[in-house]
Amino acid sequence: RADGAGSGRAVPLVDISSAPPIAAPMLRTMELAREHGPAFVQRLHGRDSLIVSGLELVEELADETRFTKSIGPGLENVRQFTGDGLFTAYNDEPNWARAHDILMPAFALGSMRTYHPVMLRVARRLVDSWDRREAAGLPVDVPGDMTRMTLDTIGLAGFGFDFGSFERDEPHPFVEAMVRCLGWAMNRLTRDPEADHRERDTAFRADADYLAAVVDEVIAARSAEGTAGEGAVGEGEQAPAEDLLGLMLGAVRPSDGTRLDAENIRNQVITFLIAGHETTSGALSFAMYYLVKHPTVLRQVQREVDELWGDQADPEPSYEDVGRLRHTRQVLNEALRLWPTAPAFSREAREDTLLGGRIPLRAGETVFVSTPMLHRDPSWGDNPELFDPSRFDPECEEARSPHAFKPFGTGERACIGRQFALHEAVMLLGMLVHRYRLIDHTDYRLTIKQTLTIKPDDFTLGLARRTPGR
Ligand code: MNH
Repeated sequence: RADGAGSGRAVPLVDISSAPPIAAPMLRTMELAREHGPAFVQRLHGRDSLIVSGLELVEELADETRFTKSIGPGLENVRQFTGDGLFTAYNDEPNWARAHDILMPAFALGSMRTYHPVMLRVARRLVDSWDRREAAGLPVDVPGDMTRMTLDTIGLAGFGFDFGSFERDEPHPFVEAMVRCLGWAMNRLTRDPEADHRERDTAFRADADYLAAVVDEVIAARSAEGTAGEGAVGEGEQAPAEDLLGLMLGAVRPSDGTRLDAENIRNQVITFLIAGHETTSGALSFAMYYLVKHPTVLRQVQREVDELWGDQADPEPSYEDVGRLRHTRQVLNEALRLWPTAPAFSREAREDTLLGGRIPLRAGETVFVSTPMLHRDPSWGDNPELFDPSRFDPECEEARSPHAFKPFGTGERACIGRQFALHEAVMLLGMLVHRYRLIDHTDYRLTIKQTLTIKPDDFTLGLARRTPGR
C-alpha cells in the first residue's frame, strides 16, 4: 500500500528503500527495533510494514478474538510453492480446517511414541557418520548434518520415504531446490519493482515443479507399496500405521466425512517436508553452538544424560527418557529464545481496531511480530542477550507472561509440529552430549544465514569420544 499504513500513527516510520540489500533481513529488522522501539513502520519501495516486538503489544496480537494469522507478502510468496498446505492456507479456506482436523491426532504428544523408533534410527545415522569423522580426525558440518537428520526424519516418520541424506556428500537435491525457493520467496520481498526479474522467476518455477515431482514420487511409492511395514522402513520396524501420508490418503474428517483432495495432499507433503525440517535443524545447530560456548551448561546436560545412560557405549534412549531430559530441553528452549529459527510471524486485525490504544489498524491489515526482539523484551530482565537456560526453570516459566516466548507462533495457527520437533531435537542433543566432547576448533564466531528461516553459517565442530561420567 503506497498510501502508508503508518502515516499519521504514533509510531516511528523508517524508510529503508535506499539501504543496500542485506543477506539476512531479519538482522536489520532487529537493529531497527533496537533503535526505534517496540513498534515501528518499515517502508520499502512504497510498501509499509508495521513491525512489533513489545510484549504488551504482542499480548494483544495474541488475542484470537481480535486478531488472527495473516498470510502477509512473505507467506504469499511461499504459497506459490506450498499452495493451500496447512502453513500457507488462508484462515477461511475450507482445506485448512479439514487438514487440521485430520492431522491433529498425529501430532498430539502421545503420537510421539509412534515416531520415536524412526527418530532414533535416523539419529543413529548422524551418530554413525560423526563416529567416522571423529575416527578420521575430521570436523563435522553441524547445520549440514542436522539438516540431513531432520529431513530424513520427517521423510521417514511422516511419509515412509527415505532421503538417504547421510549417503550423500551434497545435500539432497530436494533441499537445494527448497532452499532456492525459500530464497526466492524472501528476496522477492525486497526486490526493486523497476528491475527485470523474469530469469529468477523462471528458475523458481523450475525448482517448484521439481519439489512437486519429488513429492509425487513419495506419494507414488506409498501407493505402490500398499501395506505398511514394507519398503523404506527398516527390518523389524513397523511403519507407523497412521503416519501423515497414511492419514491423508485414508482418513475422512469425522465431522463431515470429507477427505483431502490429491492436490491438497501434494501441498501438505511439500509443506511438511519444508516446515518439518528447516527450523528444527537450525534450532539444533544453535543449541550446539551455545553448548560449545558454555562449558558449565554442557557439564550440566552431560550429568543429566550420564544419570540416565551411565557409561553405556550405545545407549538406547527410550521414549520416556526423552521426557526426562529436562536440562537438555531447557538448552533447546533458550537457543530458540535467542534465535527463534522461524524469526517472525504475522497477524491481522479481524475488525478495525486500535493496537496499544494508539496504533490504528484496518481490518485485514498485516502486523509483523519480530520474534527475536520479542524474546529480548525488557520483561526478560537486564541481560536478555545472555544465554541462560535457567530462564526455563518451571518457577521462572510460571512467573512469565505466556506470550513472552513464541518460537512456535500463536493461537490455532501455531506450529502443529512442536512436540515432534522437541522430541526429535532433545533426543539427538542428549545422545550427542553423552557421546562426544565438543571441540570449538575454529574459535567460531556466530554469523547467521537466513533463507526465511535462520541457521548458524559455516559452523563446524571437532569431536572426541568421551568417557561418560568424567
Ligand atoms: Mn512449525 C507453523 C515454528 C517445527 C509444521 N511453525 C509454525 C509457525 C511457527 C513455527 C512460528 C507459525 C507460523 C505463522 O504463524 O505464520 N516449527 C517452528 C519451529 C520449529 C518447527 C521453530 C522447530 C524448532 N513445524 C515443525 C515441525 C513440523 C512443523 C517439526 C512438522 C512435522 N509448523 C508446521 C506446520 C505449521 C507450522 C504444518 C502450520 C500450522 C497451521 O497453520 O495450521
